[in-house]
Amino acid sequence: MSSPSTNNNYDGSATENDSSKHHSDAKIHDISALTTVLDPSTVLPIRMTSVVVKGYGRGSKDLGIPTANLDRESGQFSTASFEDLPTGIYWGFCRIGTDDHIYKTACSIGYNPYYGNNRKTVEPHLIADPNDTRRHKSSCGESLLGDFYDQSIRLSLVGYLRPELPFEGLDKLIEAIKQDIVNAEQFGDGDAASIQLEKIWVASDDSAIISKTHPG
Ligand code: RBF
Ligand code: MG
Repeated sequence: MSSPSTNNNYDGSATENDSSKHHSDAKIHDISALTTVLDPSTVLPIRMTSVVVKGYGRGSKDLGIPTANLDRESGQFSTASFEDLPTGIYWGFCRIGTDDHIYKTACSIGYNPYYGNNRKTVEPHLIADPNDTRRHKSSCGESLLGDFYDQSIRLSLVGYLRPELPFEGLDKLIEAIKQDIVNAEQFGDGDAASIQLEKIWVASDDSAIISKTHPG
C-alpha cells in the first residue's frame, strides 16, 4: 500500500503533492488548496452511510466507469465530519439498498482535479463479480450496474490507493481508474481480519458513526 504523499499535514497546512509534480504545471497550480489535511491512514477504515444522488453525470458518459455519488447532507461518516474525509482514491466494500450483495469498490473522494470541481464528492465505482453479465469483458472488469439513484448506500473504505491527480488527458484518467479497479479487486480478496470486519459492517445495519461513549 502506498503511503499518502506530502499534501497531508497534521498542523492544518497543505503542501504540494509529490506525485502531481509529474504532471503539467498548468493544471496543478491550485491543487494544494483543495487537498485534505488529514492523513488517510489515521482514519481508515472510513465507514459511510448515505443515499445515492446524481453527480456531475460524467462517470458513465465521459469515462464508461459509472460511480454512485453519496449525498453529503443525509450522509453519516466515521470521520468527525464530511470535511474531514481525506481526499484520495481508496478500495473497500459497498452495499446498495436492501440487496445483500457486497460489491468491491474503488472509490474517489475529492474534487476530481482533472475536471476541477468546486464541490467535494464521494463516488465509489461498484465492481461486479467476474461472472456478472454487467461486468465489462476487459482486463479490468469495470461494471455498468445502473444508477442506483435514491437508494441507500453503505460503504467502508479499507485502504488508500493514491492521491487524486489532474491527469493530462481523459485516456490517462481512465487508464488510472482501471488500474485502481484492478487493485481494489485484488486487495478486496484479502482475508485479513480487518477486511472481514468491514465486510461484516457493510452487511449489517449498524451506524457508521463511532460511538464516543464507552461502558463504565
Ligand atoms: N478524477 C480525477 O480528476 N482524478 C483522479 O485521479 C481520479 N481518480 C479516480 C479513481 C476512481 C477509482 C474513481 C471511481 C474516480 C476517480 N476520479 C478521478 C473521478 C472521476 O473523474 C469521476 O468519477 C467522474 O468524473 C464522474 O464523476
Ligand atoms: Mg457518479
